[in-house]
Amino acid sequence: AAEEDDLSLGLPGLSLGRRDFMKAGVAAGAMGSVAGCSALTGGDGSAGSQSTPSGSGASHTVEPGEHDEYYGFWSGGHSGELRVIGIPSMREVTRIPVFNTDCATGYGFTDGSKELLEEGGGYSWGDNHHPNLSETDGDYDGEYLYVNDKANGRIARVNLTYFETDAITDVPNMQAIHGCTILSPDTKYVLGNGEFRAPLPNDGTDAKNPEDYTSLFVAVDPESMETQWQVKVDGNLDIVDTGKEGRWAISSAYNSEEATDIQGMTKDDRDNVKAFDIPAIEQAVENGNYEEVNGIPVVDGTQGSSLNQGDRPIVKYIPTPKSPHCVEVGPNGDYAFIAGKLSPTVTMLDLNALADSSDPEEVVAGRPRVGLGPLHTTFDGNGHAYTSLFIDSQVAKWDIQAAVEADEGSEDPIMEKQDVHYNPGHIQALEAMTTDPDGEWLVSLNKLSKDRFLPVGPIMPDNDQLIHIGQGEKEMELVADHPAYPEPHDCVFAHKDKIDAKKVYDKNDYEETYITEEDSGVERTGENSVHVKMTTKRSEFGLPDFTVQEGDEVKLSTTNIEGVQDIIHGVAIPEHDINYAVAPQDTREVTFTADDPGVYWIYCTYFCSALHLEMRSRMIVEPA
Ligand code: CUK
Ligand code: CUA
Repeated sequence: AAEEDDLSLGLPGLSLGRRDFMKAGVAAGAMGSVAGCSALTGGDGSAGSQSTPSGSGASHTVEPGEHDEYYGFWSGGHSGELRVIGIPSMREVTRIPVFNTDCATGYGFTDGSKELLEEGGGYSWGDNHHPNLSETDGDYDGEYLYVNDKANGRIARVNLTYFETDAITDVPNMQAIHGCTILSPDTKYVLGNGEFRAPLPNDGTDAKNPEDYTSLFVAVDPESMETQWQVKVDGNLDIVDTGKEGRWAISSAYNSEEATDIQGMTKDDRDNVKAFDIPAIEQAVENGNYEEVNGIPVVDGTQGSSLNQGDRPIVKYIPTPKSPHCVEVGPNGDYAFIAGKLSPTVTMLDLNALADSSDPEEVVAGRPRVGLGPLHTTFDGNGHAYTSLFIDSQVAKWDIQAAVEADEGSEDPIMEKQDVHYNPGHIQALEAMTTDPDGEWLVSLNKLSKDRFLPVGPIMPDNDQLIHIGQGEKEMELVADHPAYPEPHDCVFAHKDKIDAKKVYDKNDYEETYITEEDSGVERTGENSVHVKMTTKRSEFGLPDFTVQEGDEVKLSTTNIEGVQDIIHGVAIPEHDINYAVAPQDTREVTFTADDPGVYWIYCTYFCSALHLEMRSRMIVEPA
C-alpha cells in the first residue's frame, strides 16, 4: 500500500507512486551535480542498455557536389559563436562569430566589428542558447537570426544575406537573458527572459534584500534592435516561446520561492508558468502604466500588481509541477508544451482557452507521463511530439491528441522511445518552429558523448545525434553521431530555398569605403595619424610597401576588388595583433598604433592562388 502513497506534488489528477518518487529523487540528484553519472548509464561509463544504430534504412549521405537540403543553425553556448551545419549530412559548413572574437574572419579585430562588440557591452564572450529565425506569416523569411546571450543579458542579430552579426543589444536592467524567441507570426518583437533576479535598478541598493530582487521579460524591436519595454514578474524566468497569433508569450519559470540557494529554490512543490498577454502589455505602456528605469518602461506584472487584477491581466500565472524547463508551442498554435524536468510529465496548455479562462487549471489540456527528466519538445507536423528525457537518455515520441484525451499522468500517449547517447537537452526537427514542420529528420543535442568518440582528453565534445523520423509514421531510427565542440544548446533548421546568401558583397552597401586600385596610397590625416588605402587581388596588395612614422595612428583600409566567389584575401601584420579576412567586393578597416620602428611583412592569410605566398606588402615604421 505504501507504494501507492500519493506523492502527486500537489497536482490534481497527477498521482505518482512511491517508486516514481524515489526515481525522481535520483533524478533530481542527477540533474544537479552529477548529470549523467554512473547510476544512470553503468558505473564504468559504459553504454549500459543503449542501442546502436540499426542502419536499416535512412541514409544521410550527401554525395560530393550535392548540397544539403536544410540549413541548421546551432547555438555555440559559451563559445559565443553560432555554427551552420547542413542537414542531413551534419557537415559543418561555417561558423558565425557573435559574442566572441574570431581569428579566421577577423571579427573583433576590424574597426567595425570591434565597435559592434564594444557598443554591445564590451565583453569578450557570451553564452548563446536560442537561435531564432525571423518569420513572415509564421514561416522563416530568411532575413535574420536572433540569439540571446545568457551571460550578459544581450540579444544579437545575424544578417542572413552575409551570415554576419550586424547588431548586439546590451539590454538595460537585465543580467541574464536565457529564453529568447521572436513573436510569431511576423517577428514583431524579439523577446527575452531575464533569468537572474536582481535589484531594479541594480545599483548597490537592496543588494542584501533578495526579496526585493526582480526578474524581467523584455521586448526588443527586431529592426532598430532597441529595447521597447520590460515586464517585472515573480520568480525566475527560464525559456519562452510564443503562440502563432501574436498575442501570447509563454515563459517557463522556477524559484517561485524567490530564494537564493538551491534548498530554498526547491522548497515548494509548484512553480508558475507565465503567460504574457502582449497586446495588453503594449496597452499598459501606451497608457503610461509603467515606471521608467534606465530609460526603459518597466511594467509591473507581478501577481500583486493592479495590472493583473481586472478582466484582462497582463500576465497570467499558471501553476505547474516544480521547476519545469522548456516551453515550446506546437505548429498549429493550439498548445504550449512545458517539459517537467523534475516532473516526469509534459504539461500542455490550451492557448485558445487562455484568454477567457479565469481558472488557471482549466487551461491545462493534457499532462502525459513521458519519462524522467523531460527538457525539450519538438514536432513533426503530423500530430506527434518528441520530448527529450535528460535522465533516461531517451527521446519519447507521443501522440498529441491522445495526450489531450488521456488522464493526466498517463503513459498511454507514448508511442515509442529511442535511446540517445547521453543526456539530451534540446531536440529539434526540421522547421519545427514554423506552422508547417517538415518532419523527416530530428537532431538530439546530447550533453555527454562518453564512449562515442575517440578519447580526446578530459574535455569531450557533446554528441549531436541525427534521428530519422520520416513523417511520424515509422519508428525513430538513430542514423549518425556528430561531435560538437562545447556547447550547443539549441538549433533551428530552415529549408535551403528560404535562405538567400549572397556570394560576393554588394559594392553599393559599402560605397563610401570602397577603394579602387587608383585610390591605393598613404594619406597623412594629422600630425600623428595616417590613412593607408590598399586593394587586394590575386596575388598582390595595392601597395608593395608603405611608410609611416613611429607613434602614428594608422588606419588601414582594404578592399578586395575580386568579383569572384570564394576568393578571400587575408591581411595579417605580424607583431601588431592584426589579422582579418576581406571577401570579394568587401572593404574592412583596422586602426592601430605603429609603436615600434622596423619593417613588418604584411601577408595574405587565405591560400588564394599559386602565388599566395608571394602576396605580400611591407609596412615600414620610421623612427621618430
Ligand atoms: S536551455 Cu540548454 S538544454 Cu538554455 Cu534552452 Cu535547455
Ligand atoms: Cu591573397 Cu593569399
